[in-house]
Amino acid sequence: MNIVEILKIKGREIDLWLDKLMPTPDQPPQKLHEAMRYSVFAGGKRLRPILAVLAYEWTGGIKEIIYPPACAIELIHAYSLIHDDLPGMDNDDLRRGKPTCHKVFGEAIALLAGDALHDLAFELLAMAGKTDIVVEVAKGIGTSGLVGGQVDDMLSENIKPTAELVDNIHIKKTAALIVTSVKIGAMMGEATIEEITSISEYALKMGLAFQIIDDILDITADEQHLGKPIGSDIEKGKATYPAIFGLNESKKKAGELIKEAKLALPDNRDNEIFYEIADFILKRAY
Ligand code: GRG
Repeated sequence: MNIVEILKIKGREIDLWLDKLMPTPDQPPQKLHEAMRYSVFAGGKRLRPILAVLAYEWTGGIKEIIYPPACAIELIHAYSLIHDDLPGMDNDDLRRGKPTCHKVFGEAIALLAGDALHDLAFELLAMAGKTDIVVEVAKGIGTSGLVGGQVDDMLSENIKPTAELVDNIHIKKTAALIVTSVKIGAMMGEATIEEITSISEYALKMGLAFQIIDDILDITADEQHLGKPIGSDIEKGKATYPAIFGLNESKKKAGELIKEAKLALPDNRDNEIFYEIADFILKRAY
């Protein structure tokens, strides 16, 4: 089976769990539940929860207990996208080729759907019974992670970006949640400190490459593929890798990071699936 097929199967498994763990649209408040489900089931790749499950399995874990915390990460990802698309932030009309949550449900419901996804995520994390993973996620998405990166990103619009600034934004806004995903998977599997350190290093490098490739695709992809208008980063004056280094150099840097990511994993483990995911992410740029 190739990596695309493996990711599809793993993604479907995540979808089944998400469906089971989320409130149904017939439960009140229906509008809120509809909006939450609309965004969660809009066709994401499920990369982050898949990484959490794989990191757990990498440590030898075989139980289903990993799925609720892994799904919690996807709910957080969905919340961040809903809020990111709001008029007060990026003001986007399309996401994954579909109208954004606020375009369908209105701003207030979209805002609250994001909040409720965040809340449900922490309920699922807490129910896993390990305080350390709750703390880990809170840190990964707080002021020194996702939210902090989003603020830095907004404040850097239309100023001349430096490599240091872009790295800082990309690491916090994108890589931090990817690191958090593998970290909680490994922690759920009772990994050693050394294992957690090396898989986190893998995810950091791969997560940075992932965002660089996202920057590249904003220029090179076609609209149908990207699911939103191309060139929106340039239009918004965003701090991106291509804005500093140009397309070719950005692709080269992504390639170097993917190599470094793979090297971060220990020799005495079966890392094949993580190598394949890293290569798959790089291939999206070409
Ligand atoms: C509002 C707190 C808050 C944070 C927003 C997620 C985000 C931060 C901004 C969205 C824009 C952006 C470029 C985010 C970087 C992360 C990223 C590349 C998201 C898209 O992730 P994929 O490709 O999406 O995994 P799918 O659609 O597959 O789920």
